[in-house]
Amino acid sequence: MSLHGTYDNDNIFAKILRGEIPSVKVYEDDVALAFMDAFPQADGHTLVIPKGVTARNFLEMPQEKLGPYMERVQKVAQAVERALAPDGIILTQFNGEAAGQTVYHLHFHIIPRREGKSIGT
Ligand code: D5M
Repeated sequence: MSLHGTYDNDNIFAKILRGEIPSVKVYEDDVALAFMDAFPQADGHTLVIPKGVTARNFLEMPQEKLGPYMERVQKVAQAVERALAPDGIILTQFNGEAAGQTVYHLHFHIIPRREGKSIGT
């Protein structure tokens, strides 16, 4: 998959948005949906995806939709902080296969971190 291409309406997160496959939802409104990562890199690993867009990644996100979406990313990260009281939180996002992207609907990872605990544990 290249950095840019055609949005696939049948990508996993589009199916989650349509309710065709299950997810553990933690936040939802008309702008975004947040749910637990199925292959968590740490306890509480959460994903936030925008609704109503066909952006495969951050670079393709229409500018006018970016602000509202990033507000939700912050809101969910703050809720993760309140709920889990981690020592730190990683916010990350990959663009293109070479960068490690595997699902081609824009998503931010919210990964709580604890002192002395390495990623993946
Ligand atoms: O990461 C895509 C992320 O999506 C990766 O952390 C696994 C996660 N994933 C894959 N399938 C599912 C389902 N069905 N539910 C929840 N989470 C899922 P990327 O940034 O593209 O490398």
